[in-house]
Amino acid sequence: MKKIIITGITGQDGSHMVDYLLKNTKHQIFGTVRRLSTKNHENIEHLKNIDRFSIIDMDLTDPHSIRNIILDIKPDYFINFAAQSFVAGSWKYPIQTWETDANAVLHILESIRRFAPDCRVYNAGSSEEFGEVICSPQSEEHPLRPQSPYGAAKCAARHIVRVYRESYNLFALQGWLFNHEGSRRGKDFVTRKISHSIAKLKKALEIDEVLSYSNPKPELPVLYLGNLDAQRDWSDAEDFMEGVWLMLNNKEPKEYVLASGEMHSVRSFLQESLKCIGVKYKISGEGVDEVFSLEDGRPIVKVSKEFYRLAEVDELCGDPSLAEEELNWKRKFNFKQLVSKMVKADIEELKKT
Ligand code: NAP
Ligand code: G4F
Repeated sequence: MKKIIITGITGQDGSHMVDYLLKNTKHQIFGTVRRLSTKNHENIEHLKNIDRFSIIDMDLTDPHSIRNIILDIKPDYFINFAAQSFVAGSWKYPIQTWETDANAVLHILESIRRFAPDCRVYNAGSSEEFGEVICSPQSEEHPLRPQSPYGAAKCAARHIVRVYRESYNLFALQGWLFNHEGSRRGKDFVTRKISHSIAKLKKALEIDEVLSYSNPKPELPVLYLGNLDAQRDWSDAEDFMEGVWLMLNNKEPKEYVLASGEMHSVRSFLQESLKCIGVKYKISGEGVDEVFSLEDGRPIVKVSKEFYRLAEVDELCGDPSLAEEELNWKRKFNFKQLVSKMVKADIEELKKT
């Protein structure tokens, strides 16, 4: 039985990766968590009492904790999904972002080289590394031109992964994953923020119908968003786990882009979500004054400067053709299916509360 360490299992990708590997392999899985004042184990609640899965403690900002788990377990695979992953937050916490997304990767590589040199290592790379792009779509050949402290930290990690791969002959790599989403996405990220708010709006409208004679009509929850024209290449997170596992089991440690190859705006994600609950609305104003309202005039979406970025990446659109050809990697969900899946999951979640 091989041993796999996955970091960041309370997050979206780490939790999906545990599910994927429990289903598709017979290996023993160790998932890392760090101590928080309030436990946030919602994404791994379903994994309790599974023999092949255990939870261990590790904080990326403590090199000893990284070293200890590698020394104790001597893993065959190390999948590093833990990170300060919120791009907007990386301007607020640049040092913490650098510690977790760049320096910690070096600590991981140092311990792997010393205590488990045959271990295959995956570090989570990002389309944010391409940043201010010079051509579209972006393939593995596109230069690194990050626009945020987060993107710069991921680039630093990419360089040190390559240096360790070449200097010490480690099987270490960092794929470029474009945005991938789902019902386990944190609620600060724009897709989940939208799907969750639209589910709340649906619930509010159901109550509204019961109170249809009340005058004036009650206010509805308003969703505040930033730049509605920002575009991203969005995919389903579960589709990407197989791609990562295929990269890790390739004959050589080669790095691939995983993406959909399509760009959609935040506005289209919002409109597609509104379509899922069948609500009729009108749009007025432009830019920061843009408002989505119901036909009776009650606002449901407004724009706020608070959610604009200090620098935006305008045209991230990935070219997944190399991964499709060489790894035979395929996506199952398209954009519309992803939106519908997320809104439905949030509606179901709200029914429980
Ligand atoms: P996520 O949901 O934000 O999860 C991040 C995980 O990292 C959480 O489990 C978090 O634990 C953990 N973590 C943060 N700081 C830590 C620390 N100091 N020590 C130990 N653990 C720490 O992120 P995700 O969407 O799953 O992304 C996974 C990885 O892929 C990240 O490296 C991200 O940068 C990268 N990535 C994501 C995307 C995407 O679209 N999702 C695209 C490209 C790259 P807590 O719960 O304790 O905070
Ligand atoms: O959902 P986001 O915060 O994701 P972002 O910045 O693309 O980062 C995610 O994907 C990266 C891959 O490229 C990962 F590396 C990273 O870890 C993370 O998973 O923002 C998406 C877009 C941005 O252009 C932002 O300006 O949505 C725009 N946006 C508009 N209104 C908003 C909002 N973003 C957030 N978070 N909140 C808003 O209200």
